[in-house]
Amino acid sequence: MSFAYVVDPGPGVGARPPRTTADSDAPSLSLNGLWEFRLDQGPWTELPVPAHWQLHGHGSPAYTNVSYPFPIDPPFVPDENPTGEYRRTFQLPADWPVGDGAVSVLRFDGVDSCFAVRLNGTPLGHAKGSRLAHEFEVGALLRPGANTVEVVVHQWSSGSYLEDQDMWWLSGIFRDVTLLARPEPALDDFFVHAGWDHTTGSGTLAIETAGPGVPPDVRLSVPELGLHDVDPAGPHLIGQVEPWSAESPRRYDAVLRTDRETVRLRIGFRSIAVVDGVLTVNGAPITLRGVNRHEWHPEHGRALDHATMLRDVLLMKRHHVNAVRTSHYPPHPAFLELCDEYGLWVVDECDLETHGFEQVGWRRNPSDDPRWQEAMLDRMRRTVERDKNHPSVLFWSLGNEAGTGRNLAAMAQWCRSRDPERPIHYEGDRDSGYVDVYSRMYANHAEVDAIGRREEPPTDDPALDAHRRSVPFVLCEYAHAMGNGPGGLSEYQRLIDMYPRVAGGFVWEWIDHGIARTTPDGRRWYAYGGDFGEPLHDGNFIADGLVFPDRTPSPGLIEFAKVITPIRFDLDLTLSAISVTNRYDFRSLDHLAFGWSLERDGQPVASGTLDFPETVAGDTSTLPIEELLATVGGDPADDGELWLTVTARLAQDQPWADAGHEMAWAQFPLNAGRFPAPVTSQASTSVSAPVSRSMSAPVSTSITPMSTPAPTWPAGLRDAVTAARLDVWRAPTDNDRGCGTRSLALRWEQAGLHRMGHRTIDDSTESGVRTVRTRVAPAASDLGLLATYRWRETDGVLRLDLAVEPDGDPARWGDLTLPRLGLHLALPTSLTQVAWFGLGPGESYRDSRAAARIGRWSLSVTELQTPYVRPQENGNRSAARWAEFTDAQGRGLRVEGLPTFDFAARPWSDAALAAAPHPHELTPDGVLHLHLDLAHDGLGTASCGPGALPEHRLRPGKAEFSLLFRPVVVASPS
Ligand code: IPT
Repeated sequence: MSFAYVVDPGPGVGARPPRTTADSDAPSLSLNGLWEFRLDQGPWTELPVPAHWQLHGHGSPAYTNVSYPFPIDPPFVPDENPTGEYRRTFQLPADWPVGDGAVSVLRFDGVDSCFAVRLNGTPLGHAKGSRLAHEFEVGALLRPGANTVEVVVHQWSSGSYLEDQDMWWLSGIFRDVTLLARPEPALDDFFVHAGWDHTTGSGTLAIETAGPGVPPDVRLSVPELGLHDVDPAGPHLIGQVEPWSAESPRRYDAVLRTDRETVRLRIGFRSIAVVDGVLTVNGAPITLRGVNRHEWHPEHGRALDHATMLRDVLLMKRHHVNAVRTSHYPPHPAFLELCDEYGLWVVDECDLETHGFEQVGWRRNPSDDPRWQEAMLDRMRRTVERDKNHPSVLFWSLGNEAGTGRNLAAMAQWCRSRDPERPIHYEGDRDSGYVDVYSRMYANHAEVDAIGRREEPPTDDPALDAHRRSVPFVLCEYAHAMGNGPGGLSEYQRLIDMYPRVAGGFVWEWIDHGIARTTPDGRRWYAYGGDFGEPLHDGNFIADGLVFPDRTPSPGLIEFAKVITPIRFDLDLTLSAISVTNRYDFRSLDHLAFGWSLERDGQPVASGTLDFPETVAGDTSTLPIEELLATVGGDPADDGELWLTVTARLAQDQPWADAGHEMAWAQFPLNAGRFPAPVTSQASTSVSAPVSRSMSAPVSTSITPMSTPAPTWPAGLRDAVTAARLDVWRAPTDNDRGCGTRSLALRWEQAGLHRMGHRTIDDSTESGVRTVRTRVAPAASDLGLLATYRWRETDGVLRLDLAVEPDGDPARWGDLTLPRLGLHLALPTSLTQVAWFGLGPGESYRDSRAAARIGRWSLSVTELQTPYVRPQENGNRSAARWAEFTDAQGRGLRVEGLPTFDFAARPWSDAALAAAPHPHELTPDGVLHLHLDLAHDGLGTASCGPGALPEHRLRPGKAEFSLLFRPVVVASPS
């Protein structure tokens, strides 16, 4: 078969001009369901529509990020081009308009990557632009009774060069197919302009309905606004209206009517403006707390059902996400309807990326080749025309990583003339010449800080430089959420909150695109690049989201939610006052109920409510809490750790969460001075606060005896404790593995940190203290650490003081960091339960622990593990004051920090954790591996972006670490 159109760089032939999505009462017939299908002229079988054929046993998925999985030979594609034939016969409803002059269209909402259609044997045309809608006129061809649609879909086409979007290569009819009757004349297209004047509170409404084929008699009604059968063109000045925003997504029901057709729409009034380089909506600066969202379902790929789309929106709203960049293509139209309904700012991105040309120095990049101009303009038009009536759409984005060139400039120009009301975004235009937003991806904190201060270095062209400085800044991608991380979110948020020019950012990315698989014995796991035998692939770079493939929030999402919550608390102990700051852009805090609770050593003492006065956006309200403090805190004789927790919960149900949903919390130590280092989650919120704990102060050597009689150590357990060894390595995280050749993980490995050996220098006991001096070092290296263990037992309690220092000149370590500094213990696996007092309940690391709170927590060893799609360091609990590791009978080991320690407990070694490609390939090795750490290296986001900030780095240096160990015995019943 020869299909010349497949490699034609043009967008296709035969499709009608793009138009808005519309809820019309004209007849429609869904053609979703089972179709006949065959791949590459194999036997006919059945395939659901919408779906990807690779996820139904035909061919297999393949993942590459930047690399094209075919030679860069534009516009050509390999002869080996999987081609699917689809066929379906449907019955035309008896009342469907047919015959002379009757117009019907066959609509495809998404076909990957190129297709040709026939109805009843007559070709209708062909199209490219996988995530764009295409409609073909079929009126004259429809006949009463049975009709047959045939579609040929090609996996590769010239369009594939424009769709290199860092996702699985998956083909087929993956969005809806619908037959739509169009009355004659039809209300095919309209463009709602609904502005809001923040100085008067009034709205303006004008709906363009002009265009070929639009009937002259269109009438508009918006009953709630007193508009009845008026001319939609207006403009109508409307007294008082409530504006639309992501925080209060108010819409007004409207109807556009002709004699032949009624279209229902919901209008949101809002005005976007850039004022002095600051992004404003409805007169107020807004902050984008965003995520990049690819469409993904672990079983259905990019064929998303409505429930999944709703789930994404609800999850986002519940975690304070207020913005979505639809990376890197327009989403299913229903998703935008959900964004309008629930309230999310949207950067609607055109279906475009040509990133793979970067690998050949951008030679022959379609973005600057006139032969591709029509295809690129077509993509832009189809994006804007389809989605222009969504109040949620804030910016148009030309695409992602497509280099620079005339075609992008032409897209921007068309876009600006069609919709002057929305700013245009494109990150790849580094000088922002044809866009209205200055956008960067993965800029480090220092760069964002410089941009915030408007002090970034000038670019070559003074005019362009001046333009760039006049537009708002966004991080269209930052905080690469791959594996364990991202680290450094608090510090980014501080910059975003501090600088008006910085409108916010979008974390990369929302979801891990893992493909669900099941082991023969029924265990579920998620595949990534290479798991389908692809000759060229980018491994687990596809698993870099804030939610796991099954949409379980990852620790990264919990952290992000805490960092971006628009409600902040502060406690001023000298004034005995607590304050709440409203960081919403528009709404007051009257939808919240505030409460407090006090815990002593993690045990509840008292609780109550806080009645803050009404607090409008941007304001702070303060409440005196002398009484509260007088009754519960401040007693100098109190020998417990007193923590005040303040919460904000939804006072009423919201469309996206029930009353009671926790919106914000903060914790404050009330007697901090009495405790050596009550490490709080807030410790990481300041860029400058040094939180390095590698040089902890010496601690007193006394052991407080327990009031109960001295416990007896089970022999095995005591030996396991005293066999504790210094450990400095961790199973590298994706961020440790980085994306270059100088990754931390590689440098740790080259230094031999994963294969340290131990040499005892001496082992002596004096006045009850056993001192073991060791040198810890890898083969073939002269780098080493001196570790001195001092053990003393008093009344059955073992105390360890560990001192570590680099052997020889510390400069020999250069700028190498240590993955961790702590102890490894091998304990019996009968210890399956863990209870602790410290930060929890989730995992935390020094640059990702805003979301961890001080309390008493209890989890099983299994529950301590975080199942990253590719196994890696995980499950660390920070700042434990004590932790107990116990068996089913409640017996085991208690560890106490002097003052605190981090821990992780897992049934496999770090070496096994690092080696396993997927979680289901990890097998318990018969030992409970307990890590007790003084510190970890930060997480950073070097899998794509900057590493950990200097203050979160763990450098080899002198360190001291003290712990107490006691057996936990079960009191015999008396
Ligand atoms: C950036 C891409 O825009 C995005 O699609 C994704 O691939 C991300 O990286 C990494 O996961 S481009 C990057 C090479 C700067």
